[in-house]
Amino acid sequence: MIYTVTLNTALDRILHIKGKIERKKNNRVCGIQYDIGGKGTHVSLVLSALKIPNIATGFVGKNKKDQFIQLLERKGVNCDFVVQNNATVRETLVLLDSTGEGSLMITEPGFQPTIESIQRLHQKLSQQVQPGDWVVFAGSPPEGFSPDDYRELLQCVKENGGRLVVDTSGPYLETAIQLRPYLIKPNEYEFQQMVGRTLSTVEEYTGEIEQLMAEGIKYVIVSLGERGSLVGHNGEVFQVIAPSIEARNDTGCGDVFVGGIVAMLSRKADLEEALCFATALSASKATHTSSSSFSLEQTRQLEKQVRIMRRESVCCTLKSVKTCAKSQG
Ligand code: TA6
Repeated sequence: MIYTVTLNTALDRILHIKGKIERKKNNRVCGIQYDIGGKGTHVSLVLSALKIPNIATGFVGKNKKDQFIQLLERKGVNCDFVVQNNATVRETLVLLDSTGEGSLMITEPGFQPTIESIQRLHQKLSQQVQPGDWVVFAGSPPEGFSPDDYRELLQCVKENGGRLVVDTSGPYLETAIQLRPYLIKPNEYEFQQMVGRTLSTVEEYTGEIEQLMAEGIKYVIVSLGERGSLVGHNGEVFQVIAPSIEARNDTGCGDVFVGGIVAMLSRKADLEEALCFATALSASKATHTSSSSFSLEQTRQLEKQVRIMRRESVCCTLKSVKTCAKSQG
């Protein structure tokens, strides 16, 4: 079974703005969309779209729970959240204007989980996670949820023999690293923050990725937005070049990428196949204005444009360039 854990669930309100967004101006809304937010939930949406069994869990506020759960269940996601009374699902504002220069995201902090809610989630994972299950922790934990609280949940998964996938940032990512997760997927900014220095060349990233692999993390993935990703596995580092597309909303691309990787690896695909699919899926998401939509048909077409290069750590030249010629079955 695959579990996705979203500790700070969100409802995204996507505002389409007429013209270019400017300060000190009345920026007029010409359209509104609602979608799922929170990151782990996006992974579940990908898995369910591929008919891969999964359970979406984490914390959800009683207020707006129905709207939140409906959005997930309408797309076939099996939900098992800890519902907290006197709490409201936070809202994320995603502003899109006509420039196509990317979204502006404004996120509320979200409610603070009570000790009782944390214990209920811990109990859920402790009782349900079996050896070999995948457990994806994606998104930033809410205020008041400490790195120690985070560690306890991750430790519980490891003790049950679960495969830990972590997509988070700051002290939570540093906490996760100490537990040798199976797969991490920070973006370039989160990765640089974690290693504590600015990385400006692929060679510099490669060195840090190799270090983390040597410390026991099976998959070290650094997402680079529309430029693709750098991926370390089994001592090798790959540079993945994403297909060029006309992006309409970059929100959720990284989360959909994680969903694609987990979907493929959990079905025993080889890494390059998984990277081709996940990168194309993420590119497809970018062409949609919502936070979580993508097209599997468009993904199959985009896969053919994904390029994967294996980098040699010593001279860091491009040793093999592979395009994903075969489309995803
Ligand atoms: O990555 C996209 C997204 O999940 C949005 O849907 C929005 O909800 C935001 O990120 C939440 O990010 P956070 O790091 O606060 O969990």
